[in-house]
Amino acid sequence: MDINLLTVPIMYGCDRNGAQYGPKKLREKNVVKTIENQNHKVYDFGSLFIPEISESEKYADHDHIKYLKSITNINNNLAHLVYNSLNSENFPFIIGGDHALGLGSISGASKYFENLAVIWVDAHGDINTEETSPSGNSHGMPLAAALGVGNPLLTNVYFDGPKVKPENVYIIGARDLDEGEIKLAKDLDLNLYTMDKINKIGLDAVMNEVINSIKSTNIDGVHLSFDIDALDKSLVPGTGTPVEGGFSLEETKKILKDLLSTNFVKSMDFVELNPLLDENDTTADLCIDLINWTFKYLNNFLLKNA
Ligand code: 5AB
Ligand code: MN
Ligand code: MN
Ligand code: MN
Repeated sequence: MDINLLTVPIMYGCDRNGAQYGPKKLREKNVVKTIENQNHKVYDFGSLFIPEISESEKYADHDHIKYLKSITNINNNLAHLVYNSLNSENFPFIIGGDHALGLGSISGASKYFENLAVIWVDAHGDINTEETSPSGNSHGMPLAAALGVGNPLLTNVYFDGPKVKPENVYIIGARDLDEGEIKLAKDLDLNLYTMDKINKIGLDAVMNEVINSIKSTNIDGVHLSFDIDALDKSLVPGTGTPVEGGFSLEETKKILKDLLSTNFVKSMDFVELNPLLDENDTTADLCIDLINWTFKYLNNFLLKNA
């Protein structure tokens, strides 16, 4: 099928130097060829423009959320590209960069689909707000903003108001949630599959539950947001916020395979590689392996309502 590759070299959302080099590193590792070799056509839209902002302006827009206006602008631009890509009946594949970009991807997909679902595969929930965030880093906030919770500049990216309904949000692999995140997940009754829960009922059961749940509703598109820190800390030295007790490579591949062979995943983020933290490119190589795997199973793409 036709893939639109969009790369978003940001680190303003994680405030850690190096995340902006993720796309460059994966391009050097022939990410385009990797996707093409799985029999897809790649339309490479290149890199989104990211303004240069000095560290001294970190809090210029908000006293806690770092680089707020730039994050808003970047997400607004990304949203429009994702929307246009879906409108052209292509599959947007967005490589980061930090996970703040998830808000833009969801916003674009949300404008296109009537009833969007989001699957968030991550060690974290990324449902913090300006009140609950311990860091002020917006890569911990995109999913909350997409749900309509948080600072208005974030919740009103691309178009005003919520982009996804709480019952359509599935978080898989969480094991490092802040107090406020636990409360929000509970209050909104999100479909939260923590690592504890996954270990208890098994990954097979979880994937079946998620897929059956999506199939049983009138969801017409799923955006998959994949944060590489979903994998166990030992496997991803090249990411900024690694957490123990995560997925093995085999489990990660099972998750991707199960989701991508369903036909309902219509857009995807792949985020949080930081080449400056990596050890001998092990994380970058693992990313290429996972991207290869992703596009091996993204084969029978069906369009909206098909
Ligand atoms: B990631 C933390 N919850 O808000 C925060 O990597 C970490 O995109 C956020 O999942 C991690 O700062 C964001 C402590
Ligand atoms: Mn994340
Ligand atoms: Mn994470
Ligand atoms: Mn991270």
